[in-house]
Amino acid sequence: MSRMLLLVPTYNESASIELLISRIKSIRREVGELIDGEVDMLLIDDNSPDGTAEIVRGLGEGWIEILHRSKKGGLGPAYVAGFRYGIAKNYDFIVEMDADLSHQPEELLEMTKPIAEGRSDLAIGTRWMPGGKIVNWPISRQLISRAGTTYARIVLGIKLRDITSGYRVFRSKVLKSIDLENVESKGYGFQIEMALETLRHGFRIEEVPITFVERVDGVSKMNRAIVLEALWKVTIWGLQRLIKRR
Ligand SMILES: Nc1nc2c(ncn2[C@@H]2O[C@H](COP(=O)(O)OP(=O)(O)O)[C@@H](O)[C@H]2O)c(=O)[nH]1
Ligand SMILES: [Mg+2]
Repeated sequence: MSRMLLLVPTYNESASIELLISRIKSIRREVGELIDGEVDMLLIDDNSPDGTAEIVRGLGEGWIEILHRSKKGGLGPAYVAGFRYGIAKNYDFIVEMDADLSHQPEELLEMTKPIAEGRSDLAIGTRWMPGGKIVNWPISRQLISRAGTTYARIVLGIKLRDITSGYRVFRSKVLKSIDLENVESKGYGFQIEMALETLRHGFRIEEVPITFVERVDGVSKMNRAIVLEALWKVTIWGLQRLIKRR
């Protein structure tokens, strides 16, 4: 018997959250059978002014809890709070999934296989590999994502093909090993930092192809500061790596 916790961070996702939850509901049993246990969800809401958390509370689904945070603090800190919750409640597997329907709940089964079958400690949903796809992203955004991943691969010396992807299944022991206190990135840098830490502790990562669908409703919280933070952090981590090798 093992338990999985799906973490869904939200800031103003009232337009998509109900459909997301109904789609998760449809796949819960199948994923539960694969892991021989149960799948719960934690909404991590940064006091969304559009009432995202109230909508979820109103749905009254017994398998969903809500973690209320007082103000918008970035994706990284929201996930760190969720990781702590999942560890404290003894979940075996912890999942990261966006709330805007960019990550398909139906793909969670394939994402979970490497973990459930014992091949891997972290599964990353990857857009840039055979079988992976991006729907509705302008060329400009595809270029930013690809250039970012290529830069990080070279500077950090890691072979991942989609290092900023936010669709992930962690074995909890990975998160217990990482010093979450020191994970400081807020945006895309957060996903890179978590992948780096996972590898640094000797854990195995497997990439699974996913179809990423750009949001139809609501607005992206990505901004220039988040991209710059990631660039800056990767550069610093790369320099630290160079110094260590000397
Ligand atoms: N709790 C919380 N969630 C956030 C924050 N910023 C982004 N998110 C959520 O993180 C997920 C990905 O954000 P999104 O804006 O779609 O980023 P994009 O896909 O890169 O454009 C969504 O579910 C957002 O609601 C934040 O500051 N706090
Ligand atoms: Mg999005």
